Amino acid sequence: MTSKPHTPLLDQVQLPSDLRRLEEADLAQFADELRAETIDAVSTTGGHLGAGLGVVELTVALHYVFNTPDDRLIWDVGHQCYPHKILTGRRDRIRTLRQANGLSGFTKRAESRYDPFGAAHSSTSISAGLGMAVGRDLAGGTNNVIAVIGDGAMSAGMAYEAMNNAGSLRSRLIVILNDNDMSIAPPVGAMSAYLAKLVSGPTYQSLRGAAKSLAKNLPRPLQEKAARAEEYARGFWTGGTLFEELGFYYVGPVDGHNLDHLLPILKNVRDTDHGPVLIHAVTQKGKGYPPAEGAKDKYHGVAKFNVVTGKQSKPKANAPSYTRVFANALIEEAAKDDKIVAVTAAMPDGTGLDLFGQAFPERTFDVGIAEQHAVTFAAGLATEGFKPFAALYSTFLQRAFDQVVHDVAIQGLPVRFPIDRAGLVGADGPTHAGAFDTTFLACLPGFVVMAAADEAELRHMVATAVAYDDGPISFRYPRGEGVGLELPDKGVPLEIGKGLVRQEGTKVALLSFGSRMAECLKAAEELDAAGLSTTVADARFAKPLDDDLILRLAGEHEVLVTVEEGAVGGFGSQVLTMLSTRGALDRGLKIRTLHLPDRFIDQDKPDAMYRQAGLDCDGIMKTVFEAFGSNAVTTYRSA
Ligand SMILES: Cc1ncc(C[n+]2csc(CCOP(=O)(O)OP(=O)(O)O)c2C)c(N)n1
Repeated sequence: MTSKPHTPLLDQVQLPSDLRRLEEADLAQFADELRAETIDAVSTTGGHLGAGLGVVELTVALHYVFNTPDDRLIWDVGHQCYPHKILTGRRDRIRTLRQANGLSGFTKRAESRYDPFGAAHSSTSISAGLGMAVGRDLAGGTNNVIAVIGDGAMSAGMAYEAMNNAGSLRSRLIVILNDNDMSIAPPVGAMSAYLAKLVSGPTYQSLRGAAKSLAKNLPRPLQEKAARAEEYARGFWTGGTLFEELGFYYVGPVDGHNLDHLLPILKNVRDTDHGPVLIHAVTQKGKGYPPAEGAKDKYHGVAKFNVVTGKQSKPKANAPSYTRVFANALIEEAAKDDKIVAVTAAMPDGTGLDLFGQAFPERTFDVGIAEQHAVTFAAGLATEGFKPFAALYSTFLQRAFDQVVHDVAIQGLPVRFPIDRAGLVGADGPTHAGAFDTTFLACLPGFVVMAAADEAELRHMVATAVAYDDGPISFRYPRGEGVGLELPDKGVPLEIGKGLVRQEGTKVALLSFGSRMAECLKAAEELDAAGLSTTVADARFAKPLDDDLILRLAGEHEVLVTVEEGAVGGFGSQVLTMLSTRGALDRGLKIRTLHLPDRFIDQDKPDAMYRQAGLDCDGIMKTVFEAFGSNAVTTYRSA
């Protein structure tokens, strides 16, 4: 028998309603085309690839079986949603992913009716789904709610809070555990081991035994399908799983790439009311693209790449990244001080703690996606005389705010907070912006809050954090490479609460907190050239402030501008409060605070985002000129 030639199906499908018109027998071909389109699109944009490739069949099966968007489909984190975007009316824009005015790299309510819940931070999907399910029940609706959550995301407490609640509410909710045995790095923890046990259990491996137990234990509609499709019955656990103890009806493990397995299960779950159901789907991250399957990180996040070779085109860096400078500095310090320990919440590579872990495996703790726990765990370590560095991205530290206040600050525990990805981060957009940490840390009594102006300062701030043992201390630094300075031979602890004047002037003072320093220095050069003699100072500390320095700057200049890559309420607000308390604003000083605008900035190149925010050289100059009552910057420029 000759197989019939394949006609492309992807072109016939704009929306899931088109997909539902295809024959079931055609879905495997459709999935292959969807996978190829995803690979091709990401090769031109860069972005998250491995996770999306792992859910192609799941995406097809879910949209085929369920009536999206009336049935709500929620993707946890949302980084695996590119195939979903392609088949929900966004294929024509898929090559704008993560670019200015393009599609977001995550699910986003404002973008599509098919994205009922925005995401990017992990482990929120079951909570959101439960809220939707209960909302539906209250309103007398009948639609389905499906949350797809990864095994990595399942390491966060919030997922358990949601399951605990769902198990008692008994509302109809479908959770699909997408178990690819990967987070960004290999998953960690007892839960990961437990899932592996479920997957490698005897019933998963023995098809016939599985079919029998399946027929015995599943509700009738599922039994019938099982009897007919022995092949899909890869084996099921039959009671007693953790999920069942939590009140979920557990189905699985099931091969998440096999549509013949997935479709009957999803249909049955759709057509039967079990209260909350968890389908344990086993998938492979990077599935179907050999370079991704073979890569250590399964192509979790990639730059643009050559589809044939899989080779990524990473721009050549001129300087080491801040992350690397931090990691190397901490390694150097830890070689001298065996009390230094490091904690990451599932981001060993992103935070540089992979390097630290190679040097000091026993002093490195990857706690999984569990920022709240990471902070309190570090607090516990501090009570025992250790020097914990809880290295988190600014955006993920947000999740642990109460732990920072209650477990660290109130007890005055010397937990060190290296805060990576401070400021705007580019393609990941507003969900990942490191905008708020200065605001929410500098308001806490007893906290020391620092920001690195450049990589040399970062080196010294690591040393400062090691030396400072009197309470919590943080230091923030941006994504990407440093300014290319030669690094000092060793880190020297800074005097707490003391800033540094980088250049002296007489009329204008630019007071920078963080890595906008480079733009301040550029602006100062231009202001000097325009006849406005400019002082540039590096505040180094938002708390405690260098009152003496700031009062002097306020007293000796006509215009004082604070500059930071953070939200309102941060460094500038601390300065304003101090100056007003000290009566320094009563003497006619023109003071301006430059910070992120009061809105979320969509993804773009970081430089363009800072331009939009008015935090580049031009923005600083414009502010200074306007403070003098003129908008002469353009005049000056064109002269
Ligand atoms: C609260 C939070 N912490 C950290 C991250 C960074 N992060 C993005 S994806 C990811 C791994 C997710 O693993 P999993 O849920 O298994 O999904 P997979 O990528 O394997 O499909 C991590 C740690 C995040 N998005 N949110």
